[in-house]
Amino acid sequence: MAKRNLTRRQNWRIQKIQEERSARADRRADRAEESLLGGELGSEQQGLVIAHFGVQIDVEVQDGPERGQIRRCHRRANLPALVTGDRVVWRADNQQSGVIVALQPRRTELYRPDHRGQLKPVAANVDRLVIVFAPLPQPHRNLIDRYLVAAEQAQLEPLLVLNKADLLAQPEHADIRSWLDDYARLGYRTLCLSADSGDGLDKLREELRGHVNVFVGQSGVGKSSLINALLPDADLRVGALSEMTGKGTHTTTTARLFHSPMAAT
Ligand SMILES: Nc1nc2c(ncn2[C@@H]2O[C@H](COP(=O)(O)OP(=O)(O)OP(=O)(O)O)[C@@H](O)[C@H]2O)c(=O)[nH]1
Ligand SMILES: [Mg+2]
Repeated sequence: MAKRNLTRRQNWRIQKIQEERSARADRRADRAEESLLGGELGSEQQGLVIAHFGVQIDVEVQDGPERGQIRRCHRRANLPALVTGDRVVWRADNQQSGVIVALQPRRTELYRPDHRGQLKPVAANVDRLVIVFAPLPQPHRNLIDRYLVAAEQAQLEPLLVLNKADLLAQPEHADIRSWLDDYARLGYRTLCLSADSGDGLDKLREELRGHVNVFVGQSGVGKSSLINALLPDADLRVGALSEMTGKGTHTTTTARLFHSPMAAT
């Protein structure tokens, strides 16, 4: 099809009409939502996105008498996609749920490519990327390096964690320990530990304190096991490695935000 040459004025008009249309659609969506909820929305409040399940988003109340409670919300159609860690403004309805009406600016954003290779945000306002690997499933240096690049790009401090240290005693896994030493020599923070035996967990707890941390790594390296070991109330599902392939089975499929308990004094 031949490309039409539009004047600047024509382009301006087209853009203006599109903006008006989109504003009208947003107003319509808001009106539909208000009428659905009987127009009885509470006042605007601060919230923190804790988890995301399709269109439903769990928001932790940040102030008032319900502070710390979780409200299941949906979001206004004109908002961008929200991710775990987002700070939002929300309004309660009269059914223990609510509507997210605004997104606060993000301090940091962590992205990952979707199945079409397009970058999608996965977490916001995080400051530490905990990159977990293990002797099993077989680790890949290029994957660890990609996480390091992602950390650098998002300006998050990386922490490299070698989990399942109990397996290093087996001769076929012994050399993985030297990977961690290589990264330490490059100046990265590193930890060698075991969610199973509990060895090294205190050091991890110390490293995490005072930061908003996100755990990443291949399926089956023990991210959920580590979080369960640190926060017994988290009660996350742990999946065995596949007997056929020795790989993880993608047990955890959503990002969730947990608060660490304050240091005991
Ligand atoms: N030997 C040993 N096994 C461990 C350790 N930590 C976790 N595992 C085992 O590793 C397997 C996978 O653990 P998960 O915690 O489900 O791993 P994950 O990283 O959350 O996996 P996805 O949710 O699939 O991404 C389970 O069989 C755990 O019991 C450890 O320190 N030592
Ligand atoms: Mg998991």
